[in-house]
Amino acid sequence: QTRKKKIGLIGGGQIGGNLALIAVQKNLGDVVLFDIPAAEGLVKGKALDINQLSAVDGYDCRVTGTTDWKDVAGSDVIIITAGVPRKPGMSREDLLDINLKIMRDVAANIKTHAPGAFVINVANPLDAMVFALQKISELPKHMVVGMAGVLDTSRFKCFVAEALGCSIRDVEALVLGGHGDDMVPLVRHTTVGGVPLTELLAQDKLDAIVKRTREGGAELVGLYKTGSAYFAPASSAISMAESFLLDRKRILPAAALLEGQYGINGYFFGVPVQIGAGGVEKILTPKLDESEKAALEKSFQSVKKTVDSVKL
Ligand code: A3D
Repeated sequence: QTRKKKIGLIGGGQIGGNLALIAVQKNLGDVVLFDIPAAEGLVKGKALDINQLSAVDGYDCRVTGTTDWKDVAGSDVIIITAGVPRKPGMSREDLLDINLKIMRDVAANIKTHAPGAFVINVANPLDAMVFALQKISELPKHMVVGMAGVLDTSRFKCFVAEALGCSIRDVEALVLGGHGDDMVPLVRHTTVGGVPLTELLAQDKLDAIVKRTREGGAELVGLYKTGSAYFAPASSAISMAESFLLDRKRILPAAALLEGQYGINGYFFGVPVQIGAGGVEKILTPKLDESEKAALEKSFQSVKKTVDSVKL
């Protein structure tokens, strides 16, 4: 006899609402959609709307909208999207002060109400927010991750599939490093149906895909104008939650606490990790050539600069 899983979503905005919908559609568990009192109507409305959709489509999981942290207690997984998104012209780092204030509140409440949860942070600047989350909540390092790599990798895969006119399902790729403009799409490691991508596309095309991937977030901000991407980020975070809840042991790129990998110690940074019932069960470190190492170091220096400016 297994009980239904519980998924706590902190932040009921654009990504939060989509997380709730996808979690229910995948029957992952009952969802608690939490936001601040000013957004009480928003989360209660989204919960009611999704519960009514469940009747049409026959889903068994329920969504509860709340502004009370007590309702989040006992969550198996928590996904944090509480925070302000970018507007055109802003960098993710511009969000640091305002989102850090929110993270202090959220992390302290997770520590009090749901210290046993596997927590996935989505709020930006990603690598600094997940660092603050783990320090403040004092949750074990293997129970805290940041979502960025799955999204960045899926953007990269999308552009590759478009360029080749092939199914995106056959593109295997990996984007390493921080969630910023100097993230590291590993072109040399990318395959399409088992064939190296470097044999299929000319260098100028590959360079253009890398550039578009790195600026993928800004491209969406430029189109939406009032905020940032939300469908693909929601799906990406759900794939991580699902791997934990179902003990899938998928290898997914995510920001995990590094302790010596690639010479990095004490920072969250994007690497391939195995996510299963034990949380982050393994960290993988693919071998890099000199130019890839240099690119990763550049990305790390950007992350380090932001993280070192975080005052907890
Ligand atoms: P938005 O639609 O504004 O939703 C954010 C929600 O957080 C709002 O409903 C707020 O009321 C709520 N909130 C604010 N303070 C608190 C608090 N203390 N406790 C609980 N909830 C609170 O934004 P969004 O959903 O579009 O984006 C959310 C975050 O995700 C932003 O920081 C984005 O920059 C970030 N984001 C990250 C990625 C990554 O790949 C890492 C991609 C896209 C967006």
